[in-house]
Amino acid sequence: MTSLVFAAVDLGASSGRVIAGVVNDGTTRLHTVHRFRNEAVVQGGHLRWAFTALFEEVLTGLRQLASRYPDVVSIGIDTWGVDYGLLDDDGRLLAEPISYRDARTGSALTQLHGEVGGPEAMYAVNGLQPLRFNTIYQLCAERSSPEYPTAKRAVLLPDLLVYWLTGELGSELTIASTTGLVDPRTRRWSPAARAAIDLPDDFLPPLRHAGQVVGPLRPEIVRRTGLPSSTVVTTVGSHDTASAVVGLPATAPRFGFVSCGTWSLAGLELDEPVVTPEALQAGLSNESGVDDRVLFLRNLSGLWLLQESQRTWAAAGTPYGLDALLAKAHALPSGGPVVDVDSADFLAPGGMPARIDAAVVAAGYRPLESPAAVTRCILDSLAVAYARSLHRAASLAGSTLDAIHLVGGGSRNTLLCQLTADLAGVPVVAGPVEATALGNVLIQARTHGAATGNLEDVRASIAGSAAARRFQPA
Ligand code: ADP
Ligand code: LRH
Repeated sequence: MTSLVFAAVDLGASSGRVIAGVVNDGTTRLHTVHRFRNEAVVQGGHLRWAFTALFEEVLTGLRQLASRYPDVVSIGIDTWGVDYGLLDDDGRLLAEPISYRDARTGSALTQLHGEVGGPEAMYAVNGLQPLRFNTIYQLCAERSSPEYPTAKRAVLLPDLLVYWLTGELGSELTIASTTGLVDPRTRRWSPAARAAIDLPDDFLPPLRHAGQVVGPLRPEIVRRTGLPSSTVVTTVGSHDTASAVVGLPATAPRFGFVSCGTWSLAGLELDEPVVTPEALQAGLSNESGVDDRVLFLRNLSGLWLLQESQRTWAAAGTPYGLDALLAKAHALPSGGPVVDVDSADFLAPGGMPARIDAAVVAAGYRPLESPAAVTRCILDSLAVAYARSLHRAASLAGSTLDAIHLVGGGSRNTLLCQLTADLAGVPVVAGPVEATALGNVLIQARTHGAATGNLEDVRASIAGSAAARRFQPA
């Protein structure tokens, strides 16, 4: 059988990549053709993504891909959740999208909860962990922005890239489910959530599902990338977490997952949402996965804590490489201080080690003495949070855990994997690092006839070939 080539565009909060997925007789191989840094920057008084520049990087990657693979069947796009761009009547982007880490939503959550009758009422509508940067709170704050009066649509970031590539507007369900504006039971835009923020009817484009052919590339994109005019864009789990869950090499029926990059998303895949007061209490979201699965997960501050600490040390003139830091952290004794990785105190960029130290001291421990101690504290705290969240999610879903699949850049961190296995008392299967791109490619492959079956079949096709390491609990 001949190989089919699919392009996965995967934008994470710390880096983006364009990856070729070569599918041949049921085997999928990934080749990264372009990787670029990503970081939110202050511009016009807000922390924004340089999204127009990121799109240029995507085009650069597609150009490189086209030069290596003459026939690219399709492109799939996924990005981080919740953020959006505002378009005017002519479809022009009004400003670079504001990052979820911007301070503008400071009071929007409390204000909106006050208006709708509390967090319980909001959760009953959208089943989402009330994080102040959920799109619904961002749009609430947006109402007083200078762009809002001329804005006609809010387009989620992967959908914006699809729009720029094809000219077609829509909202893929998995990314839409991070907004707080989707009802997890009906999997449609929630009229109640829209009414809560007085959102005009057509402000959010119509929903579409993963596995739909959106259409061909605009002629200008064909010209600029050198891709064949037959290449189409296909919707995938355009929320990176949803694609990562597709790309788990899972064979056990009751598995938990941790999608571990800048954020850590720890949870389970279910058939039906769990929208109960206990789930709200546990901080668990019901996001949409591919094929109408429910991702019952907790959104935890992930390796952002370490990335930002490294950035702070480097800015102070003492950079520490990741390998050296992790080796020193590994050598420290267990049982050290842990902090609440979910604290809103860690959301904004800047001065992270001092903020972690302050949290440690506030919790009654001695101050952290070295970058290695800060690193160890971050990893211990993350592992505690993973173990707790996964067991809580399993108990609320009436299930148990046979294995935990830890994927994303964090799956390279052996200390974190072992600590998670030890604290959860469940084996951890680590990898693939690029589970998100793999899930992205697999849904394209299935849409174009190069793979078949449900998600279990799709995962079985990668379980044998994916590079995964197993960590047994101590
Ligand atoms: P995102 O998609 O959110 O940008 P990634 O999935 O690329 O994030 O994960 C980035 C994180 O992976 C880094 O912050 C880093 O802590 C971790 N990581 C990357 N490479 C390694 C490595 N060789 N060893 C340990 N951790 C790593
Ligand atoms: C992880 C992620 C996560 C959250 C966050 C904003 O990259 O998509 O699921 O939504 O970004």
